[in-house]
Amino acid sequence: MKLPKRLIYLIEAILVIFIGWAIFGVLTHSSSLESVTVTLTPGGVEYHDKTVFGVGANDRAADYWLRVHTTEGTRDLGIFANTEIGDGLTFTPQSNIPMEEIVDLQLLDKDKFENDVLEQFPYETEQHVGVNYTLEISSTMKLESGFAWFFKTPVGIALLTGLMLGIVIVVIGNGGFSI
Ligand SMILES: [Ca+2]
Ligand SMILES: [Ca+2]
Repeated sequence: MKLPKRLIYLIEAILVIFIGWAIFGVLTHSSSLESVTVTLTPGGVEYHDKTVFGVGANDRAADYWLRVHTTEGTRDLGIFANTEIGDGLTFTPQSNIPMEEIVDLQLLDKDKFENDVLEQFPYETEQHVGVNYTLEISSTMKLESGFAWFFKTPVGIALLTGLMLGIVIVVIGNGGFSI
C-alpha cells in the first residue's frame, strides 16, 4: 500500500511537533532539588533540647532533621544530630526529587519522645524566612526529573504501555512463556 504524499507530510509534521513538544517538555521540567541550607534568622533563637537538672546536657544541641513532602510521598533529607547551627547546615537529597513534586518542607528537631516542628512551609520561593530559621532552597537541572514528568503525561503512559506490551509480545513470540 502506498500512502498519498500529503498524508506522509501530515504524519511527518505531527511527528516533528510531537518530538519538539516532548523535548521542550522534558527540558522545562528537568529541575531537581540540589540542597537546602538552614541558617538562623537574624534575631532568631536556636532550638535546644530540654535538660532536667543537668541530665542530657551533652545532648542539648538540636538534632536538625529535614523532610520534604512531595506529591509522591515524604522524602527524608537526613539528620544532623546534636549539632549547633553555626554558619548554617546544608541538607542534600540522596536521590532525585523533582522540584515540581515538592509540596512543602519541614524542619524538625528529632527527639526520642516527641519530634518538634521548627519550621514548616509550602514550597513557593527559593528562600523561606521563618521567625527562627531561614531555609535556602537550591535546584539543579537533571533530565531524570524531565523524564519522570514525561512518563506521567498521557502520551508518556501510552508509550510506556505500548513498549511493555511490545516486550510481552516478543517474549511470548519467542516461546519465553508456554501457555
Ligand atoms: Ca539533642
Ligand atoms: Ca532533640
